[in-house]
Amino acid sequence: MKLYYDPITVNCRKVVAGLDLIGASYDEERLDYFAGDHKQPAYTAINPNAELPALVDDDFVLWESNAIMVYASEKLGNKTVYPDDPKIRADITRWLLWESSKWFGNCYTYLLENVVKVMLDDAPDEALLDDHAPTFHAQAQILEDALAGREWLCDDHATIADIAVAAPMHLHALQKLPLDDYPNIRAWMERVEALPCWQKSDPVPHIPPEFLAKFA
Ligand SMILES: N[C@@H](CCC(=O)N[C@@H](CS)C(=O)NCC(=O)O)C(=O)O
Repeated sequence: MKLYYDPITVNCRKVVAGLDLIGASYDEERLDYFAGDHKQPAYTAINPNAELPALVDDDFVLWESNAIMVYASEKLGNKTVYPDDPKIRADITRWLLWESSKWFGNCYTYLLENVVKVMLDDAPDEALLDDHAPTFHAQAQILEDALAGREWLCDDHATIADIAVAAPMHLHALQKLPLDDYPNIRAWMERVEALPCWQKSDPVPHIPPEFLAKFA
């Protein structure tokens, strides 16, 4: 399998951490997101969405980060991080879909305003963030309630659902995600952040120093 990715992006970090949790090995093709490599024909021939990441396994081309984690889990037969109990698997599917359809875009607003814009010497749009806050809080409360009384989202240990849902929050301090009212999310995120796969996929060492300096 070959993974096309840039380790600094949310969905690439998700897949790098996820493949590690799954125990999948793969070849790497690094692209430069900020240079726009993902918009070049050589890559859009693989992923016509011009989005990272993508996985190629012989003649099988797969894009969508959550699909990549499901495929790798199935291929390796890892039933710990992707259990085959129907209810747990459906619960994982639910959170993968929720992350992709709601949570990613929700948290991405903070990433764009408070991280990407700052890196590019632009100012966060505080009015936009204020307008967006009710959407964030409505969805964060759903995650907060789901984590009540449990350590992990879908099982008694980390599954690919935890990696998927944590990924959009991966730079939560820099993103300035308003997490004060969500103790369950904060405690769960600390557990995710203690996972070796999460620590090894830290995007910060891959961020150019001139961008990081903007947050000093
Ligand atoms: N649903 C897709 C989303 C992929 C996505 O949006 N990737 C971002 C990086 S995290 C990207 O490449 N965006 C293209 C761009 O910003 O031009 C997935 O989960 O793979």
